[in-house]
Amino acid sequence: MRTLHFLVLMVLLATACKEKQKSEDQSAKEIPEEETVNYLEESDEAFNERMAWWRDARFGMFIHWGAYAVPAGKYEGKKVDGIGEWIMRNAKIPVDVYEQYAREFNPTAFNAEDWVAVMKNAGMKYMVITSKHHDGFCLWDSDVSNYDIVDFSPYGKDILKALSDACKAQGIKFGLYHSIMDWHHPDAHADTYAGGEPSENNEERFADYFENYLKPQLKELITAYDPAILWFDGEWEKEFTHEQGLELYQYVRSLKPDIIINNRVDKGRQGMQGMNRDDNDYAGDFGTPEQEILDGTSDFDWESCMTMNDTWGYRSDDDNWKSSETLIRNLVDVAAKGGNYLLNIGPDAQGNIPGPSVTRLEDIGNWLKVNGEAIYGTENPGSYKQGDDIRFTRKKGTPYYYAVSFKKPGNHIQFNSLKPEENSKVFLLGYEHPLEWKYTEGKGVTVSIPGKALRAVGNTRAWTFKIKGTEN
Ligand code: FHN
Repeated sequence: MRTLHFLVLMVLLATACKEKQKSEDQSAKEIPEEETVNYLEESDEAFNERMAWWRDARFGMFIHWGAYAVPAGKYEGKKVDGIGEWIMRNAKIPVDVYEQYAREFNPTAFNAEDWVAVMKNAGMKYMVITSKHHDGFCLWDSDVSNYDIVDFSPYGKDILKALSDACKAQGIKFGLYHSIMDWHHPDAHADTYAGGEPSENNEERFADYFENYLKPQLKELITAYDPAILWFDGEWEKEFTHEQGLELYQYVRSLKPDIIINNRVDKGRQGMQGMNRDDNDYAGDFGTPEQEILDGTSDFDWESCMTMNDTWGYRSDDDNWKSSETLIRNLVDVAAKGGNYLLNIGPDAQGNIPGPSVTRLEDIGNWLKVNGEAIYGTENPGSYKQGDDIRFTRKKGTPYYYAVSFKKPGNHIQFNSLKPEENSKVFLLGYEHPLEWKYTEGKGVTVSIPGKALRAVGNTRAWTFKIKGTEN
């Protein structure tokens, strides 16, 4: 009898548990939270909150790294014109031949902690690395492909894991560049890139690649590495549509609602100028001028990405380096116009950051250690420039203005648009004593600079004045 009671009790309990599970399953199905949120219709307040850290950061590192670092600009013993990461396309290298570079890619000198220390020391606040460039080779252990650093290359270790961990440890935001275009995947018509005949049904096949390869890879990346930014590229791929762009934006935000996504997730970008056309509602949180800086300010957030020499991916023969002065000037110009600066490195196949890049990053970092308050957390004041050699920023929500002169000043400097607060002090950053100043209606402020102030600042690349006040 006792046994019978026990059995009846067990059956009742099991039924109740099943019912509970079923009703939980049903309610889980009824409210698929991700699907109900339309991330394309975000309030201004929510958008501003999501973008806040990125806007304050101002300066980040772009990293183009992959199998193209192996040929380093040469194919069959000859130089191939163009940027290093485009060698597969430019030299029309067949997929199976190009794959040999991935087979050789063994960056034993790579050290994630050292790389992140270099960016941190340069004053960079975030990084964006190529999880996959157009050549299709992946820098993490992808589940939907074995064309990746772990399965295909002798190196066999997950580069994104090492970098995302190092970023977390050192307080740098981690971002990923991911190419929509894919010269390796057969359904992204890889065949045509090496000069072959175009295949049939490209749209259908691309849609299949989009659904069953691109999206699963993004899910892997977001789940495993928790990136703060997804930086798409290769969106001009013919088969990729505006509708797919909107879907991709929704999809990525549904996986990580506070992620920041560039405008190359969709089809709105106007070439290298990088900002969106206004003929449609394009997805994306910021514009992406490439190798150029906007002429002025913009209501749409933007980030100018740029190389230090002429290539993104490593080329052993590219020594056309921009000077540290130019790079600092660019950073200040971008910040004054309210943008971000994403400065690229192209490490070599062993995992070394090229020496000239390291030197320039050190120079920028040294400048930022003294002058960084004029860059981080600033906004463009109404008037952001005076001629070619002076730029203005203002610390967000405060009356503190910064005037940065790219030319070494003499014993006076005049800022036409600024009026210091009465009895306030004007400083030259790097010199601890206040400077004398005089305000004249219609002319702005004239600041006196004693020789000892310039000597104290020393051999800098740009001179920053801090002024509490208003604009004329
Ligand atoms: O084709 C790429 C190029 O290789 C590089 O990645 C740059 C970086 O912004 N974007 C593309 C061209 O717009």
